[in-house]
Amino acid sequence: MTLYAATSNPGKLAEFAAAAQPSGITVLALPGLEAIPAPAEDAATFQDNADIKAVAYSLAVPGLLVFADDSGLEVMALSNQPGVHSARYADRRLPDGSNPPASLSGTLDERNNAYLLQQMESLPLSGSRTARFVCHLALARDGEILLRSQGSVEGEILRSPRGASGFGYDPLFLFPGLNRTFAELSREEKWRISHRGIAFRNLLQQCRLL
Ligand code: ITT
Repeated sequence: MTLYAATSNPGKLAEFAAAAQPSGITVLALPGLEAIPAPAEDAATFQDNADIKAVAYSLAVPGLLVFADDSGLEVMALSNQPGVHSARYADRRLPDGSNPPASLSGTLDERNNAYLLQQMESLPLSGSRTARFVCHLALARDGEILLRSQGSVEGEILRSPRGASGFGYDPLFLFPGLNRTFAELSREEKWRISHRGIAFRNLLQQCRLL
């Protein structure tokens, strides 16, 4: 069986492709993804956004099994922000119409991490820095959702980044059980405990029933 990953995020794709290998299920990048108009991910929940992506991209490649991932970071003390806005947190127009400070520089991941730390500066020093990575997956064919799965993992947001692996918020996300950030873990170590690993293993199990 071959599943096509509808993601433009190279970090996600690398994790899926490596993880699927032992299962006998092949994961490939969706062919021609860049040329397919990206659907608006404007739903309020991860699951609805994963559905939107899976439906839209599967319609563009008739007959293929296409899965999409919508994921992100929820920081409890920030009322679960950045949440569904995780990918563009630092560049997002704020509810009052203003933009976040233009002083942030670097890659999108670096700006997102810096902006998250800025947002957390105003929290009480002794307050909780608990956060959760969440991943929702949807698998579709010809615009019809066939399977869904989800996973989450809890950790803490550090005051400065640590580690060079992974992507996104990994350098700020401390996994207390190992006392290391996700960016200090190998891909395999991260996969064993991560939100995406949990959700994808569940999706692969369900694929056997198709
Ligand atoms: P696609 O929609 O093309 O899959 P995307 O990066 O825009 O790519 P999302 O809308 O699901 O994907 O946003 C997910 C963001 O959440 C991602 O860009 C990271 O900033 C963050 N994120 C999700 N999973 C993560 C992980 O395992 N490690 C670090 N950050 C993660």
